[in-house]
Amino acid sequence: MTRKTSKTQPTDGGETHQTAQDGHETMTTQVGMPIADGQNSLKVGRRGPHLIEDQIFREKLFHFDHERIPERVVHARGYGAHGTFELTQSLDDVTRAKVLTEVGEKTEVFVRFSTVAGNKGSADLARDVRGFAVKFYTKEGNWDLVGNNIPVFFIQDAIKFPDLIHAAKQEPDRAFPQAQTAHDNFWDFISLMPEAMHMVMWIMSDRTIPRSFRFMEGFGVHTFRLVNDAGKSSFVKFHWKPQQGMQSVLWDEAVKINGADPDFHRRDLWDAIQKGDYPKWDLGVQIFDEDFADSFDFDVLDATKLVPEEQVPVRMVGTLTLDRMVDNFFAETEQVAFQTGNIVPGIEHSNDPLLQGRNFSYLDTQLKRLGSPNFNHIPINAPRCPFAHLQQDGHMAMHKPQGRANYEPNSHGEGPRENPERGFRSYPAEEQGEKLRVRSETFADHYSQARMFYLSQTDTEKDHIADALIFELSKVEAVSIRERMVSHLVNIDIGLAEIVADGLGLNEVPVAAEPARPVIDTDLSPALSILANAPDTFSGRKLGVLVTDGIDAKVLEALKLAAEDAGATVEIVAEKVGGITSNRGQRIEADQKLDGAPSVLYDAVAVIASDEGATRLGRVHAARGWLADAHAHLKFIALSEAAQAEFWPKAVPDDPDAGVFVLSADDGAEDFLTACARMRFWDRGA
Ligand code: HDD
Repeated sequence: MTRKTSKTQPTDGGETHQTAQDGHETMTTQVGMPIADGQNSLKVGRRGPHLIEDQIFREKLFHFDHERIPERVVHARGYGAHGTFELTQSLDDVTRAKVLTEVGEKTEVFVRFSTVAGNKGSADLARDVRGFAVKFYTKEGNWDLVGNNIPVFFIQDAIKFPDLIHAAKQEPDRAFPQAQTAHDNFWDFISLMPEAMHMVMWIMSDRTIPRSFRFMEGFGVHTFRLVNDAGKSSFVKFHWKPQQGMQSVLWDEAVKINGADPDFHRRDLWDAIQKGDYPKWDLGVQIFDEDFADSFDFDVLDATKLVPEEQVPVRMVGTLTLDRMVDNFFAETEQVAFQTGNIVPGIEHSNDPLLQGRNFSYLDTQLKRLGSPNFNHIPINAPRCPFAHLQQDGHMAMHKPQGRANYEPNSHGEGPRENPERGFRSYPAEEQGEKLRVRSETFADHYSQARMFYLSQTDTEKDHIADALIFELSKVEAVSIRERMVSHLVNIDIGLAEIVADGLGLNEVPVAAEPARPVIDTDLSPALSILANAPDTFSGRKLGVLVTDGIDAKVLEALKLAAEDAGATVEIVAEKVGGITSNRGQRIEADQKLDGAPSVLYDAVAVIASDEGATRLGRVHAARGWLADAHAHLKFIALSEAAQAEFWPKAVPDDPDAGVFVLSADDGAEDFLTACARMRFWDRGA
């Protein structure tokens, strides 16, 4: 179906006439009847009642009334893009999956990023886990790696998932808060689930406020099984490492970005892909065999645990590139149906009880959401390789199977048959035991990896974790819940427990929660820190430049050139979106109006002002806030001389520090951009 709309022009009499002759297609009903007037419904006379016989009106409203489908019960808000996965290193030693063995092969992919707790219309910078779901359209069927930007999960058994999500989403009696865990129900449940403590450290860290989908890692979370041609089995953990580097925002920025641009992450991905700055992630694998798995202090089937990269290095095997936005959000991003059950020969599930439960839930939920067992007929879900099966009929069947035999075996010589050579064969893992409703005792250590994660962070990141816990628990009304939560922190790190207890105004640090297993001091894992692994480039980042009338355009030009060389995008911000006039009468257009583009939307900022302009900015509240926030958010700042002399003192009480650069037409821009690669001037916060 094409989407070009016919232009119509109202005439004096309120009627319209169609102008299909000016090159547009003729608008029709769903069944192809041409429409002469799409502006007015059919009435008795000019001012009379509507006629029910108006089939054009009824069809249009009928369809409109049914436009919405149920949003995803979790991960409702998401954004997707198309791309390719190119394998650079064969894994044929451990798997027979073609997608992981044919070097140079480019496999089409669709990726959907999401937040978990908020509804479809919630804001992008909620403090929340991000979904990172990848559908590989491989030669051997679709493989869905339905992961998150955090390598562990809250719970160990899928039977607890509905409780977790009920507790995290808005409370049922009041229907708030939206898209946040800062409320009683969440922390009540979590503090009664010691197994969640490792995940708590991750969600309270900067991982849950990423600067962009482009700047975050992804993880398959579970241990999966790989099986090679000889039938040998290995375990694997999947990782996505962003070539752009990791980066997060500060909490105060997140709060303000949600107001200024609730679509911040969507817009960022859209802008990057539209301008050809395609985000890339390397696929990494950690491979180990069952015997090696037995040597860990934890159980690899427990999704609340990770395998430290320092213990099993991540082997990079290919690159994912996102290079095309969807044509239509609903048709593709909304209707895409990911399933952990979608695996291909050579890649298998492990016995992780969370994964086993997911395999039921994802298939089941699509029937509710997409309304038919034929959801794989929708183009975004359909495999790109040939497929042949005898499943038939049902709501909205789009295939037109040929022939007489719709069963097998048959003697008509028709239809598909199994292929023992190419087909999926389950690894013959030996299983035995009683039928039990239990949790393995090997899952009982709930604190050691939480401690490892916390202690592996830089001091700044540790402060952020403490701040986040204090913020969230301060929103909890029941003191007993706050105390119970801090009693778990005592097992993770007493220093952290003391800071949080103090931040909450508790009289004393509560007694430690009784651990099911003694806490082990493990080696630290520096790979878990964002800041210790920060990128050394400003490429793909955004510089906001506030300008005024009367500036020397050469200063701006020099800055733009340096930013372009650094691979950054520049946005010009001015008091009026129409732009400014330079001292030589040159017109410079603005991309944004000042109060619609606060400095939280940028990674670094500059103010280029004339003498008069700088004085004026000092009197404008939005301008003072723009600079003051950039300073408070530890951004690198560049100023024209006048901006530094006249504007800075009006906006910022402190003297300019080493994170502030002065710009002239031939100096300052390059040094500023070099510094920007460090993202923030952390010394200012110290
Ligand atoms: Fe889930 C969606 C990731 C545990 C049940 N999940 C969903 C999406 C992602 C994840 C990224 C969005 C997919 C999309 O973009 O359409 N989920 C995870 C990860 C988990 C996890 C990494 C733990 C390792 N999920 C999990 C459990 C269950 C579910 C334990 C239930 C037993 N998840 C669902 C679901 C969703 C879903 C209800 C909602 C919409 C959908 O599946 O298609 O079935």
